Amino acid sequence: MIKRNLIINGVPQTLVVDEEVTLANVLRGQLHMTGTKVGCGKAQCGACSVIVNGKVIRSCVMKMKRVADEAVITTIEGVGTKDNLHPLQLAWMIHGAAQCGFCSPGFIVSAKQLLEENVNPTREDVRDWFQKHRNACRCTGYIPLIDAVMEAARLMRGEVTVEELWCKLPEDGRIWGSEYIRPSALAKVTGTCDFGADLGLKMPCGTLQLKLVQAKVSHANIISIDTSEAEKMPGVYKVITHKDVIGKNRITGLITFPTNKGDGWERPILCDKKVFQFGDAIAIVAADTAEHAQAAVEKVKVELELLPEYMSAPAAMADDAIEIHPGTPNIYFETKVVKGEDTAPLLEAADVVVEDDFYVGRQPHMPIEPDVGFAYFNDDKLIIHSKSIGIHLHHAMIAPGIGYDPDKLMLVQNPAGGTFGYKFSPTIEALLGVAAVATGKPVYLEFDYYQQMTYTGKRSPFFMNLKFGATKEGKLIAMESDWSCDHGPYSEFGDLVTLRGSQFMGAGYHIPNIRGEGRTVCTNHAWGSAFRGYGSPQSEFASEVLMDELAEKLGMDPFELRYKNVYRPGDTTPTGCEPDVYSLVEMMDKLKPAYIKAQEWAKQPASAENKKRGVGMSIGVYGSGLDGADSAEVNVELTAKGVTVYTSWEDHGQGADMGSLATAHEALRPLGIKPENIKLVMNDMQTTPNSGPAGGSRSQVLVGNATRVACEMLIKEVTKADGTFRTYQEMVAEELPVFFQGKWTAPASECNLETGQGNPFAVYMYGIFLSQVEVDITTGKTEVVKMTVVADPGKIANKLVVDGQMYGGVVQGIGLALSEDFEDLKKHVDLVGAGLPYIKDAPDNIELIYVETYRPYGPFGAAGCGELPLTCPHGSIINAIYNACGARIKHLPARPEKVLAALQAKN
Ligand code: MCN
Ligand code: FES
Ligand code: FES
Repeated sequence: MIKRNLIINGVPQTLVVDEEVTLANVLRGQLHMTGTKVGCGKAQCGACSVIVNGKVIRSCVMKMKRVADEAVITTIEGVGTKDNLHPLQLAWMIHGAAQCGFCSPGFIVSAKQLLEENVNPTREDVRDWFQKHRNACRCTGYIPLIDAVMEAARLMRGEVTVEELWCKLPEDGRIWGSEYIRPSALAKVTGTCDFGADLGLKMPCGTLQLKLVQAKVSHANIISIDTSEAEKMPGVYKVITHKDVIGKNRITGLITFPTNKGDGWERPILCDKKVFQFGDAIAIVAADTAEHAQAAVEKVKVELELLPEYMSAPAAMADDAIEIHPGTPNIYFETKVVKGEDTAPLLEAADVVVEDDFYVGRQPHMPIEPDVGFAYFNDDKLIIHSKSIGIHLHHAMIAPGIGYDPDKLMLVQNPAGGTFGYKFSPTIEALLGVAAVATGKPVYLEFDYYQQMTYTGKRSPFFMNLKFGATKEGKLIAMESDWSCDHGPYSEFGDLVTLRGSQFMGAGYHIPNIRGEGRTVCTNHAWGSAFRGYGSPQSEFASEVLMDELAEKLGMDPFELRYKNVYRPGDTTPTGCEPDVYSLVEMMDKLKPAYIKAQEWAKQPASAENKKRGVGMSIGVYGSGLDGADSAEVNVELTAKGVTVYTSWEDHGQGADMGSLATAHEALRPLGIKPENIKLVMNDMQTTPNSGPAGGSRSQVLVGNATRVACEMLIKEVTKADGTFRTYQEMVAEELPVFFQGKWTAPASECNLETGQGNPFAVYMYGIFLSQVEVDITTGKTEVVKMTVVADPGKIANKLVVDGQMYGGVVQGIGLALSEDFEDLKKHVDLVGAGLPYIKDAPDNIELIYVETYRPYGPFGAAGCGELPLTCPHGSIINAIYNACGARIKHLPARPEKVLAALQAKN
């Protein structure tokens, strides 16, 4: 132990610390200054940034022995407070720069030092600074962050006032469609928003700290698990294995379709008979401290019989492959598309035919906050807190496995530092439940970033073959498709994501005749969990790159080819139904000037001699909702102060708070209630009804409609005969109800699995992506210089939120196109290794153009928007690479060596 005199946020403090412990641990663990966050824990994300003696440092790797005595330290708590915000904190709110907000304290602290050194930076200075200090954000695409720093600098220089910047509402105070600041922004920018690990630190003494024993192989039979030595380790309370689980020890995948050959009960909570993938949980050590638990983890002995590892769909489909789940074939689900006439003779007779193979891989989600949660008992109720984006859904998936009375099991969502869909699947919840039941104590579990990467699900890779037939004028007449979805070892939602191939290959275009077949394959690589776009980024990548190949064969401009084929009134989607609106033609018209400009840009010399410029485009379409008659419930209550909204619109960071507030405020406008008098109670099964999961970009439409319905019920009830409204006091005096349960069900029908035909989504969102790239032909490295996105998310509920969704999503598309992967279990296990885009990998030039087509089934005309920006931006980048240098990449990501190899093959 060492003694340190430190000046923290201006306050001199004397601390006794372990010299080997990090500054982040001392700030958070000893001082409970939880504004400083820990993401990667290995100097790759900057979430833990603090200023020490005038330098920005990453406190997660700064050991206390390196922190000098008398060091002057500034953390987010010292930058500004709720009542005395720093210009950076203000600007962060005004620019919607805090989405999940987990990175915000680190960025703001880092930027504070930048502005202290240079109060007049250029945008490039800001980018260089964040790059140098490794400040990473997964939500915002970085542009709003740069905007915020530039704004803060202007504020500090006195060139603008807060009043000038603050969101201006129309005279009637309407917030729908405005840039109203999301309710959670203030806590996020001041570091007072408690995420899971912050709440965990504040749990009562005696809370057991959990650590996992995980599989280090991908496929094996378990011969024995010996915990005897681990049990004897200091501080250990219990080592929990499958034998301690009183329930079924399985997470049920809630099989969606009856033709699925699996039963959905194959995912163990704690492995019993087999290991199915690297990272599987075999045992949990519960101890008094995390260090003691981790030390005991190393002492658990697991004897295994190794089995062949099937690390991709083709490997698991081979004739000699054994069944990964004995009794269930590795190909456990098949689906077909049958639209229009038989395609074989049509393709035979077509003027032009193109065909190619495509692969979109195991993109990792890489939220900056790793998975975390805790569980405790409230009398006989078991309460589990986590990052769940589907609290009611996960309740149904984990209750039988834990073996706890479902009526007494409650899930709560903590503020989440981004999920991007990985939390559509249960991760930590069942482990926490099992540990709490086995020990009878409150328990806490946080993943380190390695566990985040190796335990949680990933995007499901699609191996695709696609064929188009067209007339010589460029009208599509037929499509044939074949795809295999590698879903890893666990089936949950594997059938559904496979169905997305039927629904979205060729989406956006009227293709009268389609034949296709897709299958879900069980493998031993990472299990497939939802990832933003869910099957559309795979499916549309194939059709959007093949559209460019078709244009080339026809000798036609890719824009013109698309323009000819996009949905027009009367046209149908690949599932044979009419889309909700026909806005793609208008959207293409809006894009045209940017397209022409981009082509002129491409003709100019590139920024260096060894670089070539190119332009590419793609179309992205996705549904807002889950298939068929998806529904949501929201409750509202009239109170003495206004209205309380009870909703389970889970927040990944996308802005569920803002969506709920804007929708309720809009619905309640007749009553003239101010936004500050609408109280949100969110995401706690004890008080909030089943609004469904925050996946499939469904919430604004589904939960928004349920909110609207509940508010309309309230308005109806308070309306007097003369059209005026009763007050709360009058309602109570008249003994009238003040609590209303709203429900909305989408008018849609599921697809037939034999034909892929149906009307699965009542509302769609549409996007067009235009990328301008420079490819270095000596290294194969691609730089995206500019992107233009035309988006139709319907009527916009909140402009800041939607802009932020767009920027963030397309930068994830840049990652998907160029760098991100989770294939190599040694290399792709941290942010850098797995290819996370940092600020200099993203362009500072993303132009957003909106076409807000009113949606008949959206609340106040809104569609969704969360997944739209990741439907197919990568397709436009890949098409632009080909346009630049002739390298056609069909297997993502287009890392430099792959582009170089394609160039060499061409030459
Ligand atoms: N919105 C709006 N106007 C519209 C449509 C939507 O203002 N016309 C707003 C909504 O109020 C909401 C946001 O945009 O705040 C997204 O709405 P919606 O498309 O309905 O999606 P959900 O709320 O259901 O959010 C889920 C969606 C998905 S599926 C993933 S994955 C995702 C995403 O949103 N993960 C995210 N966006 C994310 N953003 C962040 N920062 N972090 C994630 O993990
Ligand atoms: Fe410290 Fe990521 S850099 S937590
Ligand atoms: Fe930056 Fe979520 S706002 S990681």
